[in-house]
Amino acid sequence: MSSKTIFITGASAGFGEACARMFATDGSRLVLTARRVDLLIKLQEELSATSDVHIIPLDVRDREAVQGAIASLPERFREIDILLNNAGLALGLEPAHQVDLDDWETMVDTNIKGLMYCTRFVLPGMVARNRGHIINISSTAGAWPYPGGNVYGGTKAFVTQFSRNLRCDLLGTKVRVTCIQPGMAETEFSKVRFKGEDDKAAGVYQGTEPLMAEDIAETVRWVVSQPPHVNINTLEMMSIDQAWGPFAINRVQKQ
Ligand code: NDP
Ligand code: 8X3
Repeated sequence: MSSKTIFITGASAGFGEACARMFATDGSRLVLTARRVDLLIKLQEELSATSDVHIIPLDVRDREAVQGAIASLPERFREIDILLNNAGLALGLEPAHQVDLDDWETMVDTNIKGLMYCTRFVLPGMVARNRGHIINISSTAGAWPYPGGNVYGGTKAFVTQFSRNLRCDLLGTKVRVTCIQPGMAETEFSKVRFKGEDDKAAGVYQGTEPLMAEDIAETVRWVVSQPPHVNINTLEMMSIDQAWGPFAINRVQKQ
């Protein structure tokens, strides 16, 4: 992998952090963004030994902030080679008729609109240079339904289809687009979903060997290492301890 400029959203934890560490091993220039700037500073201090790291406190839901962050990148970080659209979250697991509507809006604003903003503001430079790679983190939840997945799964279905549609728009350029759909992975994801109920979050992974953030980072490494004429479109991955379930059937008990 040659040295490149990588822009990562959600680099303060989980997949984004693991990808930052992975890219730092080859001396890439890293733009690391998230809301928790203290965590970004720590990561910057750690990775600066091998990489040139620029951090930006950024909430991807803020369209103007995203535009400003990309427009005001220091010169040496300006030509983004890889955009890792990773920032995202699930909130709650309640059935649709009981959810907090604010949670739905937060997921739409982050997982859909945030990803849209980053893509839209980075893409013109990639097209002008006729090179680049957009990697979107979707989820198995965007391909397969489960109870309580309602809007979270819907946002990830958007990410998957948006990725495919980007490929159509970019045909004729050398800009690549990849959508990665991981299943259950142990990160801060469930702590966020269950809003600090850490026992409930831990229960998600109990007795299993889930995917870890490093597994996703290794997959990203493989995806970006393909020869420039190869585009990995969509890649679904799961822990060996996860698979699909049968259709659920509601049976009325005979009296
Ligand atoms: P984590 O909760 O560990 O990390 C999420 C990251 O997203 C954090 O760095 C967080 O940073 C950032 N983030 C959240 N909201 C915003 C925001 N509004 N603006 C900027 N950054 C934000 O979860 P994962 O690493 O597991 O999740 C990464 C992606 O992978 C998400 O899109 C998730 O939906 C997806 N995914 C996760 C799976 C899993 O089982 N873990 C499986 C499949 C997909 P901060 O809070 O500092 O802003
Ligand atoms: C995260 C995986 O199954 O919790 O996207 O929705 S799942």
